[in-house]
Amino acid sequence: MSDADATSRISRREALKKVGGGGLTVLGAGIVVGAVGTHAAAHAVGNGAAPTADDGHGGSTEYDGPRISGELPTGDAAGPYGGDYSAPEGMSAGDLDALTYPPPASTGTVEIEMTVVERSLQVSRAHTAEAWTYNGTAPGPIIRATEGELVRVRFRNATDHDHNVHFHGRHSPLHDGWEPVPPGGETVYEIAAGPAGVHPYHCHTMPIDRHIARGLYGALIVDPPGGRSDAHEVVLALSGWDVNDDGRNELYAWNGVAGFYEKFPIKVAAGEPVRAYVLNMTEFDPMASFHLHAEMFDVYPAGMGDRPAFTTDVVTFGQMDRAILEFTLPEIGRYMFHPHQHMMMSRGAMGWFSAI
Ligand SMILES: [Cu+2]
Repeated sequence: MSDADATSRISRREALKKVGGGGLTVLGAGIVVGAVGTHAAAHAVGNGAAPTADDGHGGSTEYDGPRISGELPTGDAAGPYGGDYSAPEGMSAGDLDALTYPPPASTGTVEIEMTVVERSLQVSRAHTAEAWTYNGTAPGPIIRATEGELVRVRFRNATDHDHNVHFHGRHSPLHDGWEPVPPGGETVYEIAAGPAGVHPYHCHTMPIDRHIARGLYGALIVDPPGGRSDAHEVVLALSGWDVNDDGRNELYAWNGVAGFYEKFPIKVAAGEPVRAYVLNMTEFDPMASFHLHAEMFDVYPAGMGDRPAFTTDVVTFGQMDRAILEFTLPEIGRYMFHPHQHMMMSRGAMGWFSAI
C-alpha cells in the first residue's frame, strides 16, 4: 500500500470518528458507519487499494469492464499538480536527459547490449517501484536507426524470471522476440530497422502486462533514409507504476519519474521546431492521451508518413500506440502538457515545455 493510500485510509478513519462523535447511538453509529464504509471502500478501490472482503463490492455487482486505475487524489496526497506524485527529492534537471533526448541519427549497423536487471527505482517523492529494467532504466535506452539498417541487440537476462525483448515494426518473424529467455540466458536479435517511424519495444513474457508495467519497455526511432529535418527532439513515454502489485496503477509518469517535467520543464527555444516522439506504454488503463496547452501540433500516427495526418491539441492513444508530434512554441512562456485522463495528470503525468 502506498503512503497516499495510507493517508486516505487515515482520513477515512477520521471521518468515521467525526460521524461517531455526532452523538449517534451505538446502533445508529453502526448503521452510519456501515454506509460510510461502503462508500469509503469504493473510493479505496478507485484509489488503487486492493478490494477487501468488507468493501461492499463482492458478488455480481463488481465492475468487470476495462480497468480504470484510480480517481483524482484527495487529502494530503493532492498537491496543485503533485503532492505525493511530484518528483523525488534530490533529482536534478539533467537526470532524465538520456531518456528525454534521443541520440543523433546514424547510419550503418546499430549494435546495442540490453541486459534485464532488477532494481528499486524512486519513481515519485512518495513511491518506490521494484522495477524490472533494460540496462537499469525504465524506460529502457532510446534506440535509433535508419530505415533498412541492421539493429543487432545482444540480450542478456540477469534476473530470476523469464524475459525477452520484442520490437514493433516490420522484421523477420525469426527475430520477433516473443520466446522467453530464461534466467541467465542470452540471445541475439537482428532486426532490419523499419518502417521509418517511432516504434515501441517491450518484454513479451507472460504475464505481459506485469512485465511492461514493471519497466520493460522503450522506444525505437527509425529515421527515413534521407534523415529528418532539424528540430529540438524529445521522447516522451507515458507509463503507469503499479507499486503495490494489485493490477492497477497508483501513479503515472513521462519517462518513468512522476512529476519530473513539472519540476524540470523541457526547455526549447521560442520559434524553434520541436519534434516529440510520444508513446503510450501504460498498462492496466485502456487508453491515454497527450494534450498540449496554448498551441496546436501536427500528428504523424506511428511516426509514419512524410506529411502530418492532422493537426490538433489532444491526441489519444490505445496501449502501445504512439506518434510523432511536431510543433513550434512561438512565444516565451510555459506550455503545459499532460494526458487528458485527469487522474493520470493528477498522479504524476503533468509537465511543461518552457519556451525561452
Ligand atoms: Cu519480462
